[in-house]
Amino acid sequence: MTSTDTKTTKPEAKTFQEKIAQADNFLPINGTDYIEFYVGNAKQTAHYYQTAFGFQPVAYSGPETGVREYASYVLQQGKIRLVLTTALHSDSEIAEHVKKHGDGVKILALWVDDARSAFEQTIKRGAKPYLPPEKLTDKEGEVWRSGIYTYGETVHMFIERKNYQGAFLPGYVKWSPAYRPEPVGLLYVDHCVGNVGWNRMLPTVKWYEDVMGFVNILSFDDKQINTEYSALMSKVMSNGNGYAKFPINEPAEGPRKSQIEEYLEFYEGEGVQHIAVATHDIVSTVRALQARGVEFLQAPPAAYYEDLTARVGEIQEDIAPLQQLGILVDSDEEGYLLQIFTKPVEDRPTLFFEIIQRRGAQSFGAGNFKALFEAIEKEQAKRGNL
Ligand code: TYF
Ligand code: FE
Repeated sequence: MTSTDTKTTKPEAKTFQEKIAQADNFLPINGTDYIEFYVGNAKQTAHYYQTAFGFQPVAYSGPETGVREYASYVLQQGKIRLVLTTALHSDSEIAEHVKKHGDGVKILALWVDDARSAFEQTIKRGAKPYLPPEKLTDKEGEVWRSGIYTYGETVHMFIERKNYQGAFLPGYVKWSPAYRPEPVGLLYVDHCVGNVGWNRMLPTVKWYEDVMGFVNILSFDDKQINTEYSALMSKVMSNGNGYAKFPINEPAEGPRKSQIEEYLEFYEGEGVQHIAVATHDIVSTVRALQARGVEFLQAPPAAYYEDLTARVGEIQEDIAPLQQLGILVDSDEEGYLLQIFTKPVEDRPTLFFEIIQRRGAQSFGAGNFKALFEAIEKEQAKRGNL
């Protein structure tokens, strides 16, 4: 914890469970419902996430279903649901979003017990509305949804499913193409990270505390995260059951341009930096992703793996395949975790994915920051953005 913390958890709260137990539970969240991307070409983006990441087709909405403004493809793997949406005309909020930000995450949707109360409570606590509560129905049942803005133009949608039996939401039809590359073992969304602008960390942390009832469970300042070039601060916000975890990054002054500044410049504002997805077998998941053309950051130097056991203790995995794939390992009081990061998944250096396997540890890999940020900076240098 650092001196810049606002209302952090009480000092006696040591473990993840003790920290999140101090959250305010006026807004029960059962997990991530879906993540919606606004993209230039949803048909091709859907093909990429099917082919490269092994997501399975679920639902579709577009001209064939009577929608004139946009087309949306819904994909799923484990509990992770992606919605890929594109505009059909230039005169569209979706097209404007893509023009400004490039392809990116518009909506982090949360599965809640009560979407009307979630909206009412968060608006009362200062949220900016995106969508007032509305009821969606079809012959498969009923869903309530509402939405508020978080950082930048990003939105938290609240989704309340009343025994809904349809493919996704009313308005979508089941989508079952024959093309179905195998899943790669992705299970659920572990966390979604947002990048915010200079001096925007504290207000954003306070927003998650005051508006959402979240708690700040971890903090890293620029002294801890400072490689040769990159500097940033990071604070992890969690809800009361740990099913919604949103770390926030802010750039910090350093000798050269922070990776967070590079993001803010190319996204033209604040937004989602990475989505961490969990697996039970990171070696097989990463092998499959690599074989399908997903590009990962360069592995750290050999010394990283030579020092691994001394740093994190004995682990169940063989070190050779971890080194071959460039998988990083870190530990905390509760166990260890394995993680690896893709390169950005679009031409602008903005959104990337993290693949994570937790073996007890509930932290975020602080022991890997140096190795990770040096690998990110190598990519930054190739792009000429240092
Ligand atoms: O989510 C996290 O905190 C880790 C580490 O720019 C991290 O995945 C932090 C900042 C960053 C990239 C990764
Ligand atoms: Fe992460």
